[in-house]
Amino acid sequence: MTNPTQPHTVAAALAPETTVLGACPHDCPDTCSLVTTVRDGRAVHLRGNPDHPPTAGVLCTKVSRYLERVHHPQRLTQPLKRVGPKGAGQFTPVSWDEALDDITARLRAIAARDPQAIVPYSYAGTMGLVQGEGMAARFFHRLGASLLDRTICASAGAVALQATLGGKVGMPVHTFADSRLILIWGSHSIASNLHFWRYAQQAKRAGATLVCIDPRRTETADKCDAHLALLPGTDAALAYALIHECFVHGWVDHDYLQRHTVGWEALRARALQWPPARAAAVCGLPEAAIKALARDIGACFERGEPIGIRLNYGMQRTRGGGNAVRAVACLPAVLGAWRRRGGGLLLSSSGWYPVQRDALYRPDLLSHSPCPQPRTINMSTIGDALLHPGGADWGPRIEALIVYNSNPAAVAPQSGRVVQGLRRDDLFTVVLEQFQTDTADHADYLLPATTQLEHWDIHLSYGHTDVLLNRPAIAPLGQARPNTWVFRELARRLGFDEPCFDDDDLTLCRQAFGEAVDFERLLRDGWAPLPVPDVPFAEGGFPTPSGKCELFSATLAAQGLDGLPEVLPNHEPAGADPRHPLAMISPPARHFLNSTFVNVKSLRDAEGEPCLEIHPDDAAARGITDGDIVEVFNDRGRHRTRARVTTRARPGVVVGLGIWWRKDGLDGTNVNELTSQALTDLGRAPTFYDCAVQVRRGVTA
Ligand SMILES: Nc1nc2c(c(=O)[nH]1)N[C@H]1C(S)=C(S)[C@@H](COP(=O)(O)OP(=O)(O)OC[C@H]3O[C@@H](n4cnc5c(=O)[nH]c(N)nc54)[C@H](O)[C@@H]3O)O[C@H]1N2
Ligand SMILES: Nc1nc2c(c(=O)[nH]1)N[C@H]1C(S)=C(S)[C@@H](COP(=O)(O)OP(=O)(O)OC[C@H]3O[C@@H](n4cnc5c(=O)[nH]c(N)nc54)[C@H](O)[C@@H]3O)O[C@H]1N2
Ligand code: SF4
Ligand SMILES: [Mo]
Repeated sequence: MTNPTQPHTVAAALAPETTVLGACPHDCPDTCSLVTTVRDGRAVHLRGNPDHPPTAGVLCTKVSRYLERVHHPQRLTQPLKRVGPKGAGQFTPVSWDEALDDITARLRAIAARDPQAIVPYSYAGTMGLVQGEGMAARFFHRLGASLLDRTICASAGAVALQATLGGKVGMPVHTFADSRLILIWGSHSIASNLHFWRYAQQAKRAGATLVCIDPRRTETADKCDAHLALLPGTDAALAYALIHECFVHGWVDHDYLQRHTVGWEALRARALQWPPARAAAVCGLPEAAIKALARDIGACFERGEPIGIRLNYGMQRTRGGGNAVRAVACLPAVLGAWRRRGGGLLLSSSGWYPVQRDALYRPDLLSHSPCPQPRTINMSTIGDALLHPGGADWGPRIEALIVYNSNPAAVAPQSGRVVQGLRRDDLFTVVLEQFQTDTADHADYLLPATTQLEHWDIHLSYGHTDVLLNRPAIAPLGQARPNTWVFRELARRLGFDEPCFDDDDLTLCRQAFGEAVDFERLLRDGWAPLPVPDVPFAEGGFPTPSGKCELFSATLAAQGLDGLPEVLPNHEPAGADPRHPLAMISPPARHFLNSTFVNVKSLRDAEGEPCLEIHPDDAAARGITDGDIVEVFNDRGRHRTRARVTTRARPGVVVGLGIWWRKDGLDGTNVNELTSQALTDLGRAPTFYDCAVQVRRGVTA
C-alpha cells in the first residue's frame, strides 16, 4: 500500500495544498472539527481543528488514523453482486445501473405485496444528518416500508432523561472545567469521551476530585481519585444510597427542591429505604466506599462548590438501565447542583439542537405511500425479527433488508440469531458499506459507500452544543457513492416524483437546521455554536411538562410505570444462575469505534486480539492462566477467545472488549454470540451488559 501521507509523484509533491474543514462522523459524543490537507486530489493530512474549542486541535488515536481507513486497500470501490452461498462473502463486480435496476425490480415486487416486508437497518456509522437518514428516511417513508426503532445504543437513557429533565439536555461540557467534584458514571472517558476528559483534567488541576463508577477498572478509573467497581446494573441502588445520605445528613437544597422539582417528598421516602449497607450488598461494594463518596458529595455541598456528573450510556445497558439513569438524574436537583456553573449532569446534549425533522425526513410522505401507518421493527431484536414467520399481530415476514451505516451481524445482540436470519435464502439483502464487514458478507448486493472525506454532511453532537458542517475534501474513491445518491437513484427508478428527491446534499445540509443556524458561518468556519446558557437550569426551567425536574414522573405513572425511579435487578443478575455465575460486560475497546476501525492495521495492532478479561480469583477457580484459550458460554451460544487474567475485571464480572468482527474470532464469533435480546425497562433498548456466562479452560492455542 502506498503511504497516504506521502506524495506519490513528483508532480503531486509540487502541487499546491488546500485545507478543507469537516466533522468527525463517528458515533462519539465529541464530534470533532476536522481539518484535512489535500494535495493533488489526495488527502495527505488530517488534524483536529485548533479553532474549534471542544476539539482544541486534538483528535483521538482512532481518527488520527482516518486516512489509513479512507485509503485502505480493502475499501469497497465498485458495486458487487453475490455469487456464492448466502453469507460466504463471494461477489462479482457489476455496474451501478445493473445493481440499481435489479434492486429496484426486487423492491417493486415485494412492495406490490406489502411494502412493510422491506426493512431499513441503519444506525450511526455516520452521525451525519444527511448521510444518516436525510435522503433514506424520505425514500422509506414514500415506499411505506417498515419503520425502524433505533434503540441499539441510547434509548433507555433517552426516555429516562425525557421523563426527568424533559429531554437530552444538561450541563455544557466545557463547564466541567469548573466542577470541584466530578462523578464519571458509566463512562470510560479516556476511550470514548476524550474531549470531556480534557475538561475534567483542567478541573483536577484546579483541585477537583474525580470519582469513577464502573464495574471495570478502566484507564479512566486508574486516573481518578476513587473508583467504585459496582456490579453491572446496580447503579440505581447506589444512586438511592447517595440520595439517602444527602437527606439524612441535610445535604439538601430545600429551596431548589421546593421551587424547581416535582415529587421530592416521595423521592425522599423511597431513598430512606436505601441506607448504604443495603445498597452495598446489592452493588457488591464495601459500605464504607459508598459512605466515603457520600461524604465527598456532602463536603462539596457544604462548601457551596459545584458537583458535576458525567453520566454515560455504559450504565443503561442492563434491564434497569432506564430507571438507573432516572435515579442518578435526581441527585443534582437534591443537591441544588444545577444552580452553579460546573454543577449538574450531562448524559447527552443532542436535545438542544433544533433539527428540522419534518423538513429533512419528510414523514408526511407516508401519506403518499401504499402503507401510511407501517409497523415498527425494533433494531435491537433484529435476530428474532428476521426469523419471524409473519402473522396477524406481526405483519409480513421480512423479505428485504437494506442496511446502511451499521453492521448488525457484529453489533446486534444474540448474533447467532442475527446471522441465521441473514442467511435466509428468501431474504433479499442490500448493504451500503465502505468495507466488507460481517454484515456485508451476507449481502445480495454490496454497494460501495463514500467516507466522510468524500461527501457533504451536517452534524449535531451529543457531547457539546455546536453544529458542524462537513465539506467533501476529495472525490469519491473509485465508484463509491454517498448514501443519499443511492436512495435518490432508487427513488427515481421507482417513479417517486416528489421534488424532495431532487434535493442535493448541500440543500439537505441547509434544510437540517433551517434558519435556526447561521449557514454562512458554517460555510466559513465549519462550526457554529448554539445559544445554550452555561448554567441552563439555575432557575429551573426544565423542558418537562411541569417545567420542573420531575423526580416523580406523572407521565410514566400514567403509563402504569413507577412514578419514582425504581431499583430493578438485572435479567441475569451476577451469581444468580449457578450454571452461568459470571456477569459479562462488553464495552468498546479504546482503539475501535464499535465495529469500525477493526480492520485498520495500526489500531488493530494496538488492541491485539479478541480476549476476555477475568479476575485472578475467578481464573484460579477455573484453572485458567493468562493467555489460555477459554470458552465463554451460556444457553445462547459459545465463544472461544483468549483469557487475560487481570484485576481490570472485578471478581464475578468478566469483560470482553468489543466490538471485533465475527470473522476475526477463533470460531467466527464475537461477544454478541452470548448477549441476549431481552430489553431494558424503558426505551426498548438492548441489555448488552446484562449477560450471565460461564467460562472454562479450552484447548491451549
Ligand atoms: N474508543 C471508543 N469510543 C467510543 C465508542 C467505541 O466503540 N470506542 N463507542 C461510541 C458509542 S456508540 C457510544 S454509545 C459511547 C459509549 O461510551 P459510554 O457511554 O461511555 O459507554 P460504554 O463505553 O458502553 O461504557 C462505559 C463504561 O461503563 C461501564 N459499565 C458497564 N456496565 C455498567 C454498569 O452497569 N454501571 C456502570 N456504572 N458502568 C457500567 C463499562 O465498563 C465502561 O467502562 O462511546 C462512543 N465512543
Ligand atoms: N456487545 C456489545 N455490542 C454493542 C455495544 C457494546 O458496547 N457491546 N455497543 C452498542 C452500541 S452503543 C452501538 S451505537 C452499536 C453500534 O453499531 P453500528 O452503528 O452498527 O456501528 P459500527 O459497528 O461502527 O458500524 C457502522 C458501519 O457503518 C459503516 N459506515 C460508516 N460511514 C458510512 C457511510 O457514510 N455510509 C455507509 N453506507 N456506511 C458507513 C462503517 O463502515 C461500519 O461498518 O453497537 C452496539 N453493540
Ligand atoms: S471519534 Fe470522537 S474523539 Fe475521535 S475524532 Fe471523532 S469525535 Fe473526536
Ligand atoms: Mo452507541
